[in-house]
Parts: sequence; C-alpha cells; structure tokens
Amino acid sequence: MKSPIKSITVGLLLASLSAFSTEDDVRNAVMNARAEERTLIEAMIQQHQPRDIIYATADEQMPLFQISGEKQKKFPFILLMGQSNMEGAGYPVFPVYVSGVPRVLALNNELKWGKAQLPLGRGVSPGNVFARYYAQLHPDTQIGYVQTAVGGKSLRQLSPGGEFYDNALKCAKAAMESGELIAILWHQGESDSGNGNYPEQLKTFVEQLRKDLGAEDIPFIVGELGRYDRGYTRFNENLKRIPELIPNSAVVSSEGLTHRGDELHLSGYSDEIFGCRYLMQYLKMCEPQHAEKFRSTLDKVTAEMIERDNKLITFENPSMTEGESRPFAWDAKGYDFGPLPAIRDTEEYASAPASLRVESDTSVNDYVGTWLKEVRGRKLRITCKIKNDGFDQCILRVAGKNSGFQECFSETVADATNAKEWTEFTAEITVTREAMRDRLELFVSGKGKAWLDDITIEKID
Ligand SMILES: [Ca+2]
Repeated sequence: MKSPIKSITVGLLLASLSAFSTEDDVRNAVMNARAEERTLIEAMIQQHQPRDIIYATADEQMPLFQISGEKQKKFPFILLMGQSNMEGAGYPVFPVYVSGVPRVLALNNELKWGKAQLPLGRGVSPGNVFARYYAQLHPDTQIGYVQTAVGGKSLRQLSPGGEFYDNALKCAKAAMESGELIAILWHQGESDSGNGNYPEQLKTFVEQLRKDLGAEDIPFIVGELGRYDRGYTRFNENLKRIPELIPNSAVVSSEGLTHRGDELHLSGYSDEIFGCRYLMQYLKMCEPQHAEKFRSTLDKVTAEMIERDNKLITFENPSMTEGESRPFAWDAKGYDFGPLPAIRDTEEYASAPASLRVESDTSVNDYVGTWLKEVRGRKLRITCKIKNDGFDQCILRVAGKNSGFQECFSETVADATNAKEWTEFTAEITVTREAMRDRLELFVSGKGKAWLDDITIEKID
C-alpha cells in the first residue's frame, strides 16, 4: 500500500489536499502508512503552517490528519478556567493522561493543537476527564481543551484588568480558529471563599467573557469547592444561586469527593467523578440524547473511584507493581516541577515486576515522591529497599508543608548514599501536627542512578 501515502505526501507538499475525496481516504492512508512514512508526514506538518491541517491522534498510537480548506470541520473544544483544581492538581494520575488520551488534543504554549499529555509534576483536572469521556461518547470526532486556569488566584485576578484574563482570551481565540467552543468549565473560589457577593461578581465576569469571546450563549459550568473543607460550606451554598443569575449555566456537585491528602486538592480518583459530573451537566444542557447513555458510565466511574479512594489509607503502589513508563502515583513533585522523572524499571528491582528508578547524567538536586494521606501528627514506622549507583546523596525522607504552603517538616527515613546493593532500611518518625501537606520523597544530588522498592508505612500510635 504505497500509493495512498505517497499521494498524501504530494498533497502536503502542494499545500493542497483537494485531490482527496473524503477524510476517510486520508485516515485510511495514514493508518496503512509505515512508521517512517508517518514520521515524514509529521515533519512536513510541522513545517507547514497548520491553519489548513490539523494534527490529531486517531486512536491509541496513530496520527490523524484532517483535510484542510473547505472540507475542514471544526472540532469541539472546552475552555478550562479557575484555580488549581481546574489547572490540574489531582493525584494519583492515571497513566492514560500521561501517555495521551485517544482523540483528545490540548492547545500548547505555541497556541497550536497537540496531543494531550500531562507534563511531569502536573496533576489531573476535571477538564482532562471531561475530554476523555466526551471522546469516548463521540467515537467519530476528537475534542480539544484549552487550559487557562491558574492556581491560587482570586476572581478579581482572573477577571478583565487582572494579569491572567488577556492570556485566557488569547488562547481561547487561537483555539477558535480551528475549533468550536462548546463549554467553559469553571472551578474557582478557594481564594474567594469569604466573598458573599461571589455569584453576582461571577455573573459580571461571565457576561464580559462571553462578549469578548463572541459566544454569548456558551454553556458555563461551575463546580462546587471540595466539601471536605467545612470552611467552604457557605460558599457552596451561595453557588446555588448561579443558575438563576447566569443564563445557560449549571453547578456541579462535589458531594462525596475527597482530597488527595493535602486537605485542599481533589484526589485523582475524585477528579474522575467530578469530570464525569461536569460532562453530565453539559450533556443535559446540550446533548440530552447522550445524557441518558452516559448515566451508566457515570455510575460505574463513581462506584469504582469511591472504592479506590476509600482503599487508599496512606499511599499507593508500594512495590511499583502498577504503572507504565512511570510508577503509578509516584509522579508527585510536591508543588514543584523539577527535572527528575520517576521511571518504572522492569529490569532492576527488589521485587518483580518493577521498581522506581531515578537517573541523571547531569548534576541534579531534585526528588520524586508520592502524597501521603492523613499522616500529620502521626508516628510512622517506615521500611523500604534502596540501591544507589553514583549519586552524592540519596535520601528517602518525609516532608510536609503547613497551611500557608511553607515547608515546615522534613525528616530522613533512610540515608542510602552508601547503599551500593539493594539495602533494607527501617525508621520510626513522628510527623508534626502543622505538616498537613505531606510527601514521601526520594531525594538525590549529583549524577547517578538510584532505585526504590517495597515500601511499607505503618501508623503506630
Ligand atoms: Ca517491586
């Protein structure tokens, strides 16, 4: 099957795809292409100004190229706005969001569509989940999302005149050139929780935003703040007025959702439920025929994720059994974005089938870690196995931030700097009361490789 792919290449070179009768022709040709031919096409797409050509993922691995010009159909996209929970703070992150969800695109920093993949250190957001399940419900299309949420910002800071509004508008407008905005997902208010006039101020904000986008009726879907913080009860009560105040809006319940261990951000499991609830609201507003169909998925996801949330006592994946390229749940970087990734090593381990490996051939001072749930004020007995090949320092520690996000606690569990072979460590530590956002971290400095496996944590008081 050489001819179709050759035709595509020629078509791209001429910046004209009119030779193709249907989009399916292109899709089939790309499916049949050999790997090196796909590489060639990708390179060509990059050189070509893609107002004419949209680069997308058709299925698990395969790129898809939509036909340009008159035949180009705008694909749906959602605009994500608000604070950290919408920006993406949910842990653990399911591997599918790291490798990329089939047929889901994200607008990148160059304002171009690319494969949606969560970068190192970024948690999941209900927007990622919305897009994933929207794509599942619509097997014939792709969906994009535009991420403009900013952690820790108030409504005023996100509003016109604030430092973030213009950027959000710029991204949304760039996306609208090749996509069709179908909804705005909003999750914000942790920084406004004492503001009794929030619904009125949000109404003013939405009116202006819709006007600036030229999308007067676009659905605006608001999520409640996490009910695990009782300080948000009145704020959530107040949100009930939103649907009356703002036309074409809805509020998504946060009932039953849990935090990831930091008493602030939703867990990755709860984000699965939350994103599906956002989608359900959207479907009820815009695609009632799909709302019926989606009900069973929502119920299934809710049951499964609540079970996983409940099973999570202290931390996940102690022996790195779960995961793909990264060990599941071990991609947390606190609130940081250092360069060191956690790698799931399926060749060198203390217990099969895998261990966690970090490695760097340039000098680093960095860590990888996982979130710990409900350990503040607790005495812990921790065991683990570590091996270090070359790092100047290799330390397993528990670290925590206080309610003001200041580092307030750090205690070494194991100094494995001299552990040239797999070595077992045991330690007992007590986490202070004020350390409410706690992680178990493998810290390394210098160059080298180090491995971690078979961790147990027992709360012993
Ligand atoms: Ca293992």
